[in-house]
Amino acid sequence: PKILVFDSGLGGLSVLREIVRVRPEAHYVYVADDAFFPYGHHSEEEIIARVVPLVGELIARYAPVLVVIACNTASTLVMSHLRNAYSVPFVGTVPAIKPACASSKTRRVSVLGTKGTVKREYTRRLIDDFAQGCEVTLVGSAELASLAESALSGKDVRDEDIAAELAPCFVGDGADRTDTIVLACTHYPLLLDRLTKLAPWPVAWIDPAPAIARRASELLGSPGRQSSEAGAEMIFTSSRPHALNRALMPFFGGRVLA
Ligand code: DGN
Repeated sequence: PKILVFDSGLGGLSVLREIVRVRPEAHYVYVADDAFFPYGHHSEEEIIARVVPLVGELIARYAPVLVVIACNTASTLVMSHLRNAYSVPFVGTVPAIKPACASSKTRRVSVLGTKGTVKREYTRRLIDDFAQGCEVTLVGSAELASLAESALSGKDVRDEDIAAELAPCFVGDGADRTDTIVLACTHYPLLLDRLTKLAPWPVAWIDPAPAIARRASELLGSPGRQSSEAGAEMIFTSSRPHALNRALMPFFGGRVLA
């Protein structure tokens, strides 16, 4: 089976690597809409007008059995539009507020996402429905997704720049301080080592990728035979230096096909 995994850039690789771990027999087409990156800087209307027809073209071209929108900035807006327009099953990526609030001991949780994701009505509703008495701080980062892209492409990214984006997530002190942070942009798990190192105190980081992979696997049904094309194929909507593929190899155990 062919599975389409879509993001504005490389962040969706944090989701792809989990799905590949659970379902290694499948053939993945990973599409980075880098010509429109970062989605966090576009209006809601622009994102809907961009993503819905583009995903439609990709469905027509690749005939996937499942589409994973591995981007919070898009998923918090376009899932219902996509489901209305196309009959293939979709899995989205939205802020993991429910599990974060269920597990926080200090009842203080921060949601770190793009500026778009944190101001969405959808995110507000997740908080209303699932905060379970926790105080939830929304932190919209303008730069962290771009910093993750730079780091992944082998560029030097300064600790101070990452720390500055992270700082507003750490609220309170003593027994009341933030103990759980939702990684509400798929780019951020790619920086997890550095986020952990730069955090002013230890917290639990909630990455939705394992839950998304489980959901995708359920929708796929029981594993079939290993496809001869098993692995991942990378496609960019604008040309990128192919050297980038080298940086991405570890995500697929070295199997990048294109
Ligand atoms: N990776 C995307 C997300 O999860 O929201 C957004 C990155 C971006 O386009 N800024």
